[in-house]
Amino acid sequence: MSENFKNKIANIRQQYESLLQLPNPAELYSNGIITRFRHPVLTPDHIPYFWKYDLNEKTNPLLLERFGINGTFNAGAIKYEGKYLLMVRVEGKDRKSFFAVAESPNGTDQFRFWDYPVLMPGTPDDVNVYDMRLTLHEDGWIYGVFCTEKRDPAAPDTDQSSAIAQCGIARTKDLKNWIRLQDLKTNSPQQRNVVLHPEFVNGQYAFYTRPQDSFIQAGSGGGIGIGLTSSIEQSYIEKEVIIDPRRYHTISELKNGLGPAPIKTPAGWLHLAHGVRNTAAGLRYTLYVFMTDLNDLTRVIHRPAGYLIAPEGTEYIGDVSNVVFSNGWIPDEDGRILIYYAAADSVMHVAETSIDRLMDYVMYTPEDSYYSAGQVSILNGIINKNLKS
Ligand code: M1P
Repeated sequence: MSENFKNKIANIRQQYESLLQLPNPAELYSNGIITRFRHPVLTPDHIPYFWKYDLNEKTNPLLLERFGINGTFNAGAIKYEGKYLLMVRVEGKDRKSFFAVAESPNGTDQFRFWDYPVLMPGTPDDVNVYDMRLTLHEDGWIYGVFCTEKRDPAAPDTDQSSAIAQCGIARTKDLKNWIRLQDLKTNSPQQRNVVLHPEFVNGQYAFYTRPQDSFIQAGSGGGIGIGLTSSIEQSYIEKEVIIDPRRYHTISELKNGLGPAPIKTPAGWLHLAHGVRNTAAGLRYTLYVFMTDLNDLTRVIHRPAGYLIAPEGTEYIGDVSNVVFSNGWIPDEDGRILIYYAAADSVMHVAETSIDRLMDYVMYTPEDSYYSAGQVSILNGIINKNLKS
């Protein structure tokens, strides 16, 4: 190999390594609930250079990128053997997504991709796979539940956009070797944002669903649902119960979907979800939190008004502006919770909170009265208390 070529590779490697060592300090401002961090934890620049380049001078004398990456976003998350792992949706410049694991020693920086992406056993129908939720289930397996997408076979040739989304299921013990199970069957035409609950419910597996009429529109789907299946290998949900419906003039009036698997707390199951509303500038995705009853998963017991996280500053910049999306969080042993959220369908960020803060937020933040006058009356209650004390 020529000296010149060697130097060029050394340069690329050095840029990549310095990015991975870039410290990511917590922002000074916090609203008391979450603290953001200065930099995204993953961007396309975090993709190993040996994925992008052919490093052989004979076959790539000009050292051109041979495999382009467009985005690193919508990551599932899990703490595994003391490391913080993100199951990242990596999207090529060819628009196909695949999964790859990035690992960090502390959860907030130094995320490094494993040498190879996940080799997920496919079905002939999978044109695209994305947005994996990871669940360590009490049956001992780690499950990856994700969206599978194919072209709508009923669409005419003139329509090359209509698609069908369904839920793929795979399981593993080490996040490297995956066993693909049968896709989830429900009575809904399409599904996205499906999440496996970590515990058995009446001896059955419980899935949170998001029934939808078509690829984009939830339509008669109604909201976030839950359903049971006795078999995980041949999963079939006969009946979905909507637990968190869409509602007029809220952050989730158009659609919503569950994020990661819920976290069990002494007061209830803590959920993170995304809500979508329409604006003149297109769809706006924000993240919100709610809590369900420990013994009745269909019963929402706390739902603070509005969103917890909405895009800010550079988070608006990317392929799909005005979108934050989360399908991964990690509760640490010391009570810290790391919320991994994607911005603009392009990069991954992290925000820190704790179990105490989130429980306080979800239980004591006023709920939505669903009317302007009702909200003013809630606000006046807070002001009165402050000014009179
Ligand atoms: O573009 C925003 C998100 O849109 C979809 O989410 P939902 O099904 O709730 O509309 C998904 O395609 C998701 O990947 C994407 O981030």
